[in-house]
Amino acid sequence: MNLDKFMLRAINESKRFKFTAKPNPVVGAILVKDKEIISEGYHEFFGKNHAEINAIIKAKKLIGKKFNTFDELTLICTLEPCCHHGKTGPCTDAIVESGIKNVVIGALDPNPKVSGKGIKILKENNINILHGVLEKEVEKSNEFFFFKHKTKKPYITVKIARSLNDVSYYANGFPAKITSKESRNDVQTLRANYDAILTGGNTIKNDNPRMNTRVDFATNQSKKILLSSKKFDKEKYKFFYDSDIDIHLNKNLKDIISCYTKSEINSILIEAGPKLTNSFLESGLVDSLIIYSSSSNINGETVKWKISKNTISNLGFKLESRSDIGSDIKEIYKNE
Ligand code: AOF
Ligand code: ZN
Repeated sequence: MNLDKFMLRAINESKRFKFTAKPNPVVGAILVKDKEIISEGYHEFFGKNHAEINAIIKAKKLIGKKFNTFDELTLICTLEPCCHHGKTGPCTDAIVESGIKNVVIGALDPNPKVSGKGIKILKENNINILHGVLEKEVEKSNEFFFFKHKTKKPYITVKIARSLNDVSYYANGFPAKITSKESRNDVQTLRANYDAILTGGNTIKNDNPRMNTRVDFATNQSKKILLSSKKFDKEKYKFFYDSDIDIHLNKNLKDIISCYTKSEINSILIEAGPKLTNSFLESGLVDSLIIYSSSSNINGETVKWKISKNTISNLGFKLESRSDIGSDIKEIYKNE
């Protein structure tokens, strides 16, 4: 049987649910008899059925038609089946109960609640296991999930938007559109890719941003994280219109970020003003930096970023890509 072919299909199809499964990983499961796919299941929605469960439910409807008993089938799943009681029951229980006898796994689940224990339970129930099939591809399909569990820290990206003359915002609170519509739309998609968006009290006061994700595809909203000890009128500031908000009064960035090690949050996008952004860049906690630079100047009473190319490279960031976006330039830097 060409296992790579089925595994690749499971990986690719699982990615369709990246935005509705988040902050959970994307997972695919395919049940195969000889060379034929009997059913496929995906983890489509956060909090809902896991991939293996969807595949088993669909296959049950085909008993007596395409196969007679589950021991005729091989389960191919991208991630090690879970064995914990989370928002749903353990996939290992469902697999054992179904009578499946052969399971092929892409990567071990790095989540300490599962890691290796899922496989152990399956083996104890006399199920044959083959694992490590397209492991790297599975890891790549869940980059932030694997990063968080390996490093014990969410993946952190800082985004900044600046004018040609380095302006961040008007000092008088006048709302300024620094970059083009294309860049601003790109930021919406960027937000959809992260589990949380982090900002500071100054940005809330100066820009009154909603900081939610407005895109033309289905996505779970990111959690919002606010670092501020200021008191806000929650009617006046749009940031507070959504409910999933963590507020940290603490000023120690490492402590704040370490709060998320054991949470479901695998990635954080920082969209803040120069002061907080610089503190993060200097903290060593940031993994990548995205800069949108417009091609025109902004004049008047303004606040500047003061993040020079030198600062960026001195902090260990290397330019990974540079592209045009509308009338702006987008640069992505990675901290290796
Ligand atoms: C699987 N199959 O399709 C997924 C798995 O809160 P829960 O119950 O949804 O559990 C989420 C955790 O389960 C997640 O962090 C990861 O370890 C695993 N995801 N496991 O067997 C799936 N999505
Ligand atoms: Zn599961």
